[in-house]
Order: sequence, then C-alpha cells, then structure tokens
Amino acid sequence: MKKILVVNGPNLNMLGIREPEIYGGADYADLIDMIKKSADELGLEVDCFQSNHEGDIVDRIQKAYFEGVDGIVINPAAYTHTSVAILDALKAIGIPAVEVHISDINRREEFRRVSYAGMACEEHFIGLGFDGYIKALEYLAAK
Ligand code: CA2
Repeated sequence: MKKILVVNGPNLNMLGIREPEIYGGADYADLIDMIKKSADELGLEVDCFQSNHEGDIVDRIQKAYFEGVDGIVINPAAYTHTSVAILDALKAIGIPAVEVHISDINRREEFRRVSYAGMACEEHFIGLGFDGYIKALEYLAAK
C-alpha cells in the first residue's frame, strides 16, 4: 500500500471560519474526512499533518524520508510564497510531491503568484477547492 503524507500550512486549521467566498464554507475537519475517505477508496495509506510553524513543516517533510513515504500532497498556505526552507526540504528528500491550493493563487494578489514549494512539485492542482486534494491523491495513486 502506498504511503502518502498530506501537509497543510498555516491557518488552514481555521477553514470555514472566515472568507467562505475564497475558501468555501467547509472546515478543516471536513477536509480531513474527505481526504481519508478518498485515500481509502484509492487504496492509499494517508497521514495528514497541519502546522502553523515553518520549521515544524520542514521537520515533518524530512521525517517522511525516513518513514519511506511514497508521495506528498502539500498546501504550504502562506509559506508557499515565502519559504525557501520548505522548497529545500522537498528537494532534499526527493519524494514525488504535488502542490495544492484551494483558491486560484494566480488570480489573487500579485504576491501570491510566486510559489517556492511549487518549484519542487511535479504536479499542481490550483483553484479547484477541496477537489484539488482528491486530484493530487489520484495523481499519486496512478504513478
Ligand atoms: O488557496 C490556498 O489553498 C492557499 O494556500 C490558502 C492560504 C493562502 O495564504 C495562500 O495564498 C493560498 C491561506 C490559508 C487559510 O487562510 C484562512 C483565512 C481566513 C479564514 C480561514 C483560513
């Protein structure tokens, strides 16, 4: 069974609380339920991790290397646009990674158009809402 790590960055634990017009009305628990259900259907073992701290995200990505994780789905949230450390961690472990964003970062503020983590990802599902996570799991399952 393929092992997949899903990483969510800062404030994604607050989904559903504000800005439903951008991120939808469902909350973080709904997202995790959906990811787990979809992973079951695809025959994947999935571990979901969320942190508001850049170093903790780097540590979790590094740990994936030693756990023999087969694929990573990552939404680094605001760290997408700032974190060379997360980019370097993804490059250092060399595990196939897929970038997900709930909103379309290319159609928002200028500063959201740069994605550092995305430079280490082989596929990107942007602006598809929660469905982007499902598409990312399907992509990794099919590899
Ligand atoms: O669209 C995405 O998935 C983002 O990664 C979400 C991040 C944002 O910084 C990225 O540019 C795009 C924001 C995470 C959640 O932020 C919330 C804001 C208000 C209420 C609840 C969550």
